[in-house]
Amino acid sequence: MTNALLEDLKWRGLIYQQTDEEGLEKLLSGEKISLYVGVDPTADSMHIGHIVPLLTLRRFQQAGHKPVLLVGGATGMIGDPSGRSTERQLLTKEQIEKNVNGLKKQMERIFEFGDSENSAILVNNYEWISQMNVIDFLRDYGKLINVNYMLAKDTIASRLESGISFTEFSYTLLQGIDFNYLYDHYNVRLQVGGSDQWGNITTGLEIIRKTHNEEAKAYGITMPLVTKADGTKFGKTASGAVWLDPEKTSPYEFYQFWINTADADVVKYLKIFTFLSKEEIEALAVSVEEEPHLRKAQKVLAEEMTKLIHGEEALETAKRITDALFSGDLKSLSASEMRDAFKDVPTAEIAKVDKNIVDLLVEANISPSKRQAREDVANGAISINGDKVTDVNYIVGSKERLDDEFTIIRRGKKKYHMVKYV
Ligand code: 485
Repeated sequence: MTNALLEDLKWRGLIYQQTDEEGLEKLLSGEKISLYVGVDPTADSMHIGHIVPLLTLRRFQQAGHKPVLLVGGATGMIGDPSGRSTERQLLTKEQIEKNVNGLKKQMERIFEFGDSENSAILVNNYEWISQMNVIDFLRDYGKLINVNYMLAKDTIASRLESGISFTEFSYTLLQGIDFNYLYDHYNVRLQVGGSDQWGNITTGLEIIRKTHNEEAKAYGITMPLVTKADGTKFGKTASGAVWLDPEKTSPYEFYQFWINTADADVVKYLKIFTFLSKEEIEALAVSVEEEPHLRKAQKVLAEEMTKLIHGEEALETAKRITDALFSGDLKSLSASEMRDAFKDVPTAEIAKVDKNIVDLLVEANISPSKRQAREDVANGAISINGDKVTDVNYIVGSKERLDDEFTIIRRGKKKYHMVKYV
């Protein structure tokens, strides 16, 4: 038996482990199901690693299934040890509440929450876990799971040496209780997560099995960790993680992250992250082989991702900044777009006073000496906020201070610098 959706997921390289491949194929071919993925509110934003399981849920939704998105208001208070070598710091309840709201907003952007049969729904496990008392927890669930069984899980076994608190040790039970709860209340039959979630997903299956009769059956799938051909860690830039929150990673930086994907990775990422069809991706793969200099696949990837996470308008801005930097024509950019565009260029802090261009170039370490600075200006190698300056007596003053805070100076064709006034 084959199922088009599962075939597509396999082709995209999205399936790492499955609890029962045949059973799931049969289930999905026969009916539309509800399925879930959970995210803990450990930060007020998700990063691009989180979206692989979420986008997979959207693929299920496109095939008619119903996504249930869980925010871990309760589990976030405990801390998942999976994939971590050290104990987590507990977050305050206020912090968690703030983070829950951040995550919810981002999930709402990625999914549609209408009133169709298969519209996505959002749940928070605080709702049921906070209602359970410790006696019920130990009697109803603790009794079902053997400690030996828990100790055998990778995520716990790998921590025995360095130590794991009872709090984190218990985490897998809470996630298992969630799966069982969603099975009973939302008819959720499948849990999806990254490969580090295998142990937690299987705890859930164990609880479902033990609290129901023979016919009860649920499933789990994990997705592989996204890797890079050069062996470095995926999803990091010089300034850290790539966040979905535009305040943390601007749409321009986000767009640049995807545009800079290596040829060796781009086809894989198109499969994992975009909703382009197999035919469209195969055509782009040919382009990577035959005309790599055009970077067509990278452009499509960056456009699809930026549009998905930040919307059409933010994508247009990101592209405008990219074009302006490429052509050197900065005049079309607003002060805030300039700030965004030049976030990572060498920056010098200088007193907020009017200053001769030659002095400024030396003070800001843009030209190595006064003599060189004069030559640079006279040769037309210097431009300020996109305007060429050729007069060595030019005074850089308040009208060059964008937002009264900074000036962008270009030396030569491509070397940009930021002068910040203090
Ligand atoms: O019932 C559940 C309660 C909590 C969770 C899942 C189901 C969250 C889960 N334990 C977890 O920690 N997930 C990570 C997170 O929240 O940051 C990441 C996983 C990653 C992927 C992503 O969530 O590390 O593999 O599943 C969505």
